[in-house]
Amino acid sequence: MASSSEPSDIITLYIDPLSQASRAIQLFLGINGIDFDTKEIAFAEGSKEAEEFAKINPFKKVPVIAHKGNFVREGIAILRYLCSEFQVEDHWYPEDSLKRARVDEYLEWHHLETRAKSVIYIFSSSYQPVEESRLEQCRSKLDRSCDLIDKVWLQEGKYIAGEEISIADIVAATELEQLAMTDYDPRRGRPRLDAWMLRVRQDTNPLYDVVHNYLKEFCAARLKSLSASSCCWR
Ligand SMILES: N[C@@H](CCC(=O)N[C@@H](CS)C(=O)NCC(=O)O)C(=O)O
Repeated sequence: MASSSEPSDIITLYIDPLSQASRAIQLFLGINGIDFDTKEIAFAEGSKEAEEFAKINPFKKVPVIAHKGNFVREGIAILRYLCSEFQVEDHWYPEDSLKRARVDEYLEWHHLETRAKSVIYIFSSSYQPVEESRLEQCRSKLDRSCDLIDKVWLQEGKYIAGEEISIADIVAATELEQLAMTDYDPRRGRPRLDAWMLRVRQDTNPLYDVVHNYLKEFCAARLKSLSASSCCWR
């Protein structure tokens, strides 16, 4: 029998409810029936909690998981860890080298494309608004990444890495959902991307909607307060 001082087999997931990278892990854990506890981190500058968290992740970023006395940082590394540590269905991160390489191809591409371009657009349009010409440059880079998902990644299969859903789809879809914070709809004018996002949502619902609920409520409340003060939300 395990003594209470032994490291826990139950995962603790450190998140921020507005974090897309956190949402990918919440969704993956949930749909695979892996037990976990959630710990929200308040990142307010100088908060005691943020300082404590810096000991867990010196980069001060979520998601992080604690499992069996160890911490794993970086969302994509966490997903790969979960796929090897738990018996999840093979399609999430296939054993077959070539199929796995197809998933990894997207995951490597993701950092500097979908992720970087959407984060920069979100910051440039809302958190630290920039002038219109600069914003236009950010939008056109984001356009290019979304076009490549539509025309290249989704060219051959129903999902990013082929005919079955994988962690690449979870990572990509949760990232694109974050654009709800802006006026940019990645689905518009991109039929394949549109159908794929719906497919990922349908495959993983009702959890997909549950994990995106906070984001949707946050965006709705923000829109309401901005229209009340006659501001426009970019
Ligand atoms: N490369 C990291 C990036 C994680 C990341 O950017 N996390 C954001 C939320 S999505 C964060 O923790 N931000 C807190 C901050 O910068 O203060 C990963 O993929 O896990």
